[in-house]
Amino acid sequence: MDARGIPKAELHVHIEGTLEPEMAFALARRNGVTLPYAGVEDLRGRYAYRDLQSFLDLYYALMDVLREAEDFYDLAAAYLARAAADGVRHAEIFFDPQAHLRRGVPLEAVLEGLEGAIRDAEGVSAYLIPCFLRDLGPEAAMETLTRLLPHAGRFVAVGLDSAEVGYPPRLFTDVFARARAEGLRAVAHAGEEGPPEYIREALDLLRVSRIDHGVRCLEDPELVARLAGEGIPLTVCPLSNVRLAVVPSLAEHPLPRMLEAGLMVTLHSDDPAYFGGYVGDVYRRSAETFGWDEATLRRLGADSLRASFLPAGERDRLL
Ligand code: ES4
Ligand code: ZN
Repeated sequence: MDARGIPKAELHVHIEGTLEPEMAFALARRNGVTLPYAGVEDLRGRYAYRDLQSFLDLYYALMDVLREAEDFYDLAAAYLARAAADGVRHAEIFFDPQAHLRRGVPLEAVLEGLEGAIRDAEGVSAYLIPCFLRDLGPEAAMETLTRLLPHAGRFVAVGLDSAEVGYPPRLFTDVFARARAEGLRAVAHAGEEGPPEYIREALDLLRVSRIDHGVRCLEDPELVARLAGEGIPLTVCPLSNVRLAVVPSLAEHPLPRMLEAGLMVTLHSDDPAYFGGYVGDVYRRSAETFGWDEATLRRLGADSLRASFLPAGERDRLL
């Protein structure tokens, strides 16, 4: 079955995680950056991770080739073309402002490049969601929010990502309260490597509209009942979970159990250049592995559009 024809929203993709090795080398050359890898093959050979941190080390190192607005434009333009070909009608794209600011890349260059690509993309709309790097702590997040807020109209929400364990959502309560007071929605990575308690904190303290990943909610039946009852979307990324050893294999992924429990699950790619597939691949491989029919994929696609931040009128046109 070809899942690419199914209308869908990509709600969990980090734009820096769409940096393919070929583009990394092309941008390195353009910007005079020397990469510590022999070539594309050598780099791809390093895409074997033990856990989230070992992936993040490579992800933060390789994004050093992104320097100019034009680089962010090329990155996002390539991603959006690929997404549109996969049936993505709308994308809500994460980016990591702190990972660029700390390298001396101005926020304005990042935004100008990403927004230019969104403006020029055909067949797909997109919103931007800046994420705080939780392992840099709440003070750094608050400083970053201060720099973001003059541009608040250019984002739909704020997010929380990077190394999870040891950096619980409760640390960011004030940061998220301030962002929400400025009219931004909120999402947070929780329950990827971290415990179910982090999912509760994201809901109760950060007041998020969606949970990114959330797979570990299954360890807490009361939490599952709440998430299902309230219809809180969980943006699940099965290929990511396998590559980062959150689950042992795709066949053992808890997606079928999550659906059976009545959870509002949506399917996404996370960092497609690093985890072996874009959202079309995620749908196709999940359907093959779990024996899903086209109706199931269509429901997942429709749910992803319902879980988006699109205004109801626009969303309903895509459903
Ligand atoms: C990420 Cl897979 C994942 N988890 C947490 N933070 C991230 N940033 C980019 N990819
Ligand atoms: Zn993610």
